[in-house]
Amino acid sequence: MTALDDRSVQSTVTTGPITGSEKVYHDVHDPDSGRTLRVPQRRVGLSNGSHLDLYDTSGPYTDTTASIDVHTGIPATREDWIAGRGPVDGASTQLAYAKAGVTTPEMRFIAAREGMDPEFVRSEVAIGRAVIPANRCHPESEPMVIGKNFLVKVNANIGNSAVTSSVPEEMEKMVWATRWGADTLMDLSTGKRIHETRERIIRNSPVPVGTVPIYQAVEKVDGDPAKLTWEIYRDTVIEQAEQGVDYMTVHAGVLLRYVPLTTERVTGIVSRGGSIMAAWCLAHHEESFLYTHFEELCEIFRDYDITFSLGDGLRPGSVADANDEAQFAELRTLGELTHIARSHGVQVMIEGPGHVPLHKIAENVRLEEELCGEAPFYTLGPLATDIAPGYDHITSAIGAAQVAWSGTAMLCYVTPKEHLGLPNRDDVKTGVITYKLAAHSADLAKGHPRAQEWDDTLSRSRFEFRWQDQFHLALDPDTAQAYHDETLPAEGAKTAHFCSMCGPKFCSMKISQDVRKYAHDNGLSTVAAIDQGMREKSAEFAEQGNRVYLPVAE
Ligand code: IRN
Ligand code: FE2
Repeated sequence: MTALDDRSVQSTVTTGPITGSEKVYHDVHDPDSGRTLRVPQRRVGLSNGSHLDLYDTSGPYTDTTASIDVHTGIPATREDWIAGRGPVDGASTQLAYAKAGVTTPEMRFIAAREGMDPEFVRSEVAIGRAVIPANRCHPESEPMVIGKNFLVKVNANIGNSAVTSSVPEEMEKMVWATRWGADTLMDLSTGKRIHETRERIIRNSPVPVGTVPIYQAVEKVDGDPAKLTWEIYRDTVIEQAEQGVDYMTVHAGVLLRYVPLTTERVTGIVSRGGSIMAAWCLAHHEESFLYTHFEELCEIFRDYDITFSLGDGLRPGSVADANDEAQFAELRTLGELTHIARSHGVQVMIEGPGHVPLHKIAENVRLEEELCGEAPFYTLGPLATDIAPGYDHITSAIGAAQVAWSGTAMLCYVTPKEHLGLPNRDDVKTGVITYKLAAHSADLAKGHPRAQEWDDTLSRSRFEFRWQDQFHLALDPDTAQAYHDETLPAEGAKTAHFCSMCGPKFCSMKISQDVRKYAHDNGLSTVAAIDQGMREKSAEFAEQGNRVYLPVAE
């Protein structure tokens, strides 16, 4: 661990509960080890005396009883789970355990978080349809699962660049992203202090952390891809593995013969990692070392239980290039590599596009599942159109909702700064919230048992004008309340039966409630009440001579 004497780090980290929520823990008994697992939840207390417990990714930062020292890191909860077990079939990975019929504490923890049966978690991991990114050197992370039969997850990219940002800023982005619901983080730092930034993030992150090791490897050779070697890359992977990186993007499907397929594209190769590997292949006129050394990489990944995130180095960077031969040729190679990795007991997910118009999205998921043995799909958006720089969190969330509904397991967020600059703290929050919307919309459509309950609880509070409950149940309570209070700040407005959108006379919810009251007072069902009300009105209309325009009374 690297000692950093940057005291400002501590003070920049946000702590405290989300407005209207408290952190609670559900104790889950693990019959195999006899341990009690403490599963965190965000509990929203409601004014009618009930509460709703929600999935919670925020770690100790929202726990008022936790003492946090970012210099030593958050508690290493998984440490003795890891120490207490050995390999099965030569591997100590979640995949190897699952295949051998072992239900790990991680699987039980996940089952409690998701409201699923532990045996179901195990069986999904065993067939590779779900992954649990959990490096044995990252005992601080709270176990989570990525798979199409679980809640759709959201990844937030953070990390500095050569031009901007510092360790404290990246730390705060980490805390901020997980506070608003990021399920995993990727540290994409390329600037100075890459190692230190990553160390600080991993020791303090309650969620799995991913990286793209080729970025740091290329820094080591002064930014010149042609100077890269397998050995430099391998050593970088080991350096990051030792720090506890849980999953790594590896662009091993960018083969020499695929590079010419991109020459006619509107936007060529847009993946950073993909372009580095394409440049290397062309400079050496050799097959990619990621491909030729893939089995050695598998052995390293197996030893730490790092999950492959097989990169989409040839993903489309414009809607014009979506679903072309370059993209799908690479996907076929990723399918081949998936089977190799699994044979080493290593978990795999597959990265996907990019920029794809709505009508071409479903095909991406179908092909990925077919070619890659149903490995979890992890997509970047996709952006459904290219015309809105400045709003690409939205153009991409439109695609993300669709791709998630079709079966994508994790969505890589896009912030409003996409294509324009490095996101700041506010952009990170906007990106995460926007992606939670896409993910949750898919959860609802897919019928996840916990998803509908959240909507129904919020809808009831809205209908009953329990404004505080409505704010507190929101993904972002602070913004909901601030918007409401902009026009009706008075305390009395928090119980008022209207808001400033329609005013007191035209509130549809108020009118609906009046209809119900009329029905109740007249001993009618709501339908019958509307019917009776209609008949009364139509009799009045007939009495007045069936005229739409009545003469002005004299
Ligand atoms: C996700 C799906 N497709 C790409 N991603 C993410 O993009 C990936 O996880 C990583 O965060 C980033 C890698 O970008 P390049 O190097 O492919 O541009
Ligand atoms: Fe793009």
